[in-house]
Amino acid sequence: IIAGLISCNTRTALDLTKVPVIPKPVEVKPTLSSFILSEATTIYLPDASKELEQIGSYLVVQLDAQTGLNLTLAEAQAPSNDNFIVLKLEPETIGLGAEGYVLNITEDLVEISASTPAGLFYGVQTLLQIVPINEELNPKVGTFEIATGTIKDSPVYSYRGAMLDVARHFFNVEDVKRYIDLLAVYKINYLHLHLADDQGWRIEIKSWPNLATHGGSTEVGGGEGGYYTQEQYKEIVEHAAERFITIVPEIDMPGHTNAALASYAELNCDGKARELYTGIEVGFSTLCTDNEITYKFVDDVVRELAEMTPGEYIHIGGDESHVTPLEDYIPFMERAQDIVESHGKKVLGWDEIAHASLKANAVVQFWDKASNALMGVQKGAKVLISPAKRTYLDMQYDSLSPLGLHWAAYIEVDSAYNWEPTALVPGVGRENIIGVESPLWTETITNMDDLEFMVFPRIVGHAEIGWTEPSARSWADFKHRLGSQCKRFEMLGINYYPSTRVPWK
Ligand code: TNX
Repeated sequence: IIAGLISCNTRTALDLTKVPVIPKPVEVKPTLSSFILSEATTIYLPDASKELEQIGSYLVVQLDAQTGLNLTLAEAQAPSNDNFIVLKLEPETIGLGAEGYVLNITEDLVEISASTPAGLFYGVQTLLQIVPINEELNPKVGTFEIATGTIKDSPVYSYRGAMLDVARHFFNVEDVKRYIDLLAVYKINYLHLHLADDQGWRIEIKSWPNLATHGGSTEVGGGEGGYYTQEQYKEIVEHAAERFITIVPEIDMPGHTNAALASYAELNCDGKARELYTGIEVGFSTLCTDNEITYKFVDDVVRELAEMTPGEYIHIGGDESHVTPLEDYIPFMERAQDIVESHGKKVLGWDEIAHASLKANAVVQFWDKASNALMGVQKGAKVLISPAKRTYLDMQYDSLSPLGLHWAAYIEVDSAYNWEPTALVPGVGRENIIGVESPLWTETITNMDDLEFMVFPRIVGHAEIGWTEPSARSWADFKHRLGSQCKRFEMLGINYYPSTRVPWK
């Protein structure tokens, strides 16, 4: 009783609506008290399973990094009058869709419930944004008060993605894992890997080994390049899956294929292998579309990729095939789609694929031409929204940015945030759109520091566009929540761009 009185007296009336969470949750109801997180707090997993245990240990590790507290994970049912966090699967009663969650914080407990493990994981991310970061507190503390109340939350779009071009410059397994870790913080759930382009082939294909060993041996600027063995690739897929991120592999075709054309002479119409390429021009290469071996190649590559891909999509590129005549491009793209379907996967392709007939469940990735996106919808496809002017993370912030290109636009942080996917293409609305993806092309990006500088903070805005209803979003409000993320960026060691348009705190 005495202990109870003491803790009651020390509680602050904290307002949950004032806590800067990104993406902004659907509903936040404050109850104006606090839960006290300390070494005495236990995390309970009443429905123990491998996935739940992974989420529980993830929470333990992140809370430790953030607060210095080392909490215990218990698989039993929680006792009723104690200080604890509980993660509960409630398949029947939640009603917030496959990725929704409820986070209920009282003076005695923190309860996260969801109908799927993914929902629990998002609830955990929200909780981590509510818990203070110890390094920033002076003096450092051993107990942390967090605001009480209830958050009910679910995303607008089921596809909230990032793309990394590992072809122009190679990023190794550790780099990709770190990128995955950072994306997970903002509830991004797809990472599209651009695995092959003119400058490099980055995935081992056992039936065509030279693709990786020769085609992967350089990169833009002539560096040593690299590739993922199939074992390494599976490691990336697994690491992502533990963070509820699906990897989407892309092999760009029939253009953007110089690395393949350099690796196998028989893929060229003239039977002569091309030289490896380390520049940054686009649109000069093409597979030989009327040669049968080309389709054997595509089939082998897609089969091996599909075998390593638990996710539903294989991306077949299709952009900027400037030296493939349209009358060759169209039948090629139709056969490539057949091949993807024959291996049990759905087709994703850049917006140019809308020139071909499209499979019923194909997805067109709108990056450039609104007319292509609309044509895709008219042919029954769905659209993934990646307009270069808003989402291309390789665009410079302004003319002074030390890295990046600017052919599409300069994209300051407010411009990256201040737009709405359903307002881009008349005739392409919510029902046609699966979500939003932010590509990072790497012609000018060579290492993780540069990657992080281009990605952060713009992708944090994109994450909110993919999750939160447009009626709940505004730059005036977002910029303050974003400004509060700098402590988190610093804790995570992110080399972010400190835009002067954001009120960093
Ligand atoms: C266009 S976006 C490309 C890429 C380049 C990028 C550079 C797209 C589908 N194709 O090949 O890397 O511009 O910003």
